[in-house]
Amino acid sequence: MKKILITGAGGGVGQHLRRELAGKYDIRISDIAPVRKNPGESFMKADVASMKDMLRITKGVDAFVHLGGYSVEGPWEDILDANIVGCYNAYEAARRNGVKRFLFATSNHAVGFYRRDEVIDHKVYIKPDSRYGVSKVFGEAMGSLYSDKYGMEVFCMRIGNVGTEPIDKRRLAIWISPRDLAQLVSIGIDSPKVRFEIVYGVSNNKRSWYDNRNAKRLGYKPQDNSERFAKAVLAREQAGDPRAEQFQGGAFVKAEQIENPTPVVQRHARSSK
Ligand code: 15L
Repeated sequence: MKKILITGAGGGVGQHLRRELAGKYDIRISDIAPVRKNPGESFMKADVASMKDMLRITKGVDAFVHLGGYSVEGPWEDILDANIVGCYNAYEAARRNGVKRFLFATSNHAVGFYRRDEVIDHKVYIKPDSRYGVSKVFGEAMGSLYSDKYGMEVFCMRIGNVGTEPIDKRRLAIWISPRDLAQLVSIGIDSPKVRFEIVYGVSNNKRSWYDNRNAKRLGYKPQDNSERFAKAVLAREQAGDPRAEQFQGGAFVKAEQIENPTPVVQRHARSSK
């Protein structure tokens, strides 16, 4: 059984993923604050901003699923600490400890300034919609460098929004169910074809604005489609900001506050900060 490390394991995405992957891998979880373990998991507390911590937790793992970091728009100092320094530490610690496979949770916000009437693939030029989006682009660039320079196999998932159901109109396009996310992550861990890849972490949504052929090439066959929730979601949708409505990134294109611009409260890695 492969040993995998999941950082940011206590966050919303981490919790869904760990439940879905239980029994499939030997899972080491990590977060900045203590996390309740599922059966079979081991826990190591670590701050992504500390190289010492990252060197300690990346020892002896086959694959590293890096979810840890600041997960929404925020002040530059926090983004710098968690997502720039933290992301560098994650890749570099993995390299020094010989971790072959690195899965990076990037985000739709790396390309959030594309318009909603555009279909984009994994090769489009980056268009981050926030400092947070810029930090995700940094993580993708680190992956490209570590793949080309050191032969690390890197799988960057531009995740939409993970949940048991889509929560608003924008999320009808970018929603990913927990089981589809788990399938994508398993491909990232196990596919022999992975070199440096960018894929979209979305279900098979009818309203998707992504051409996800790179994920399909690697074997991704999403089982869920947000359309079955569309009627209910649209019935409760309120008129949004006209500028935000134009762009794929939604409220992130104009967010200048530190709160999560998503309407639901989600717990994220480093949320204990
Ligand atoms: C993200 O990247 C965030 O981590 C998550 O909290 C959501 O806001 C999501 O994007 C989204 O766009 O819905």
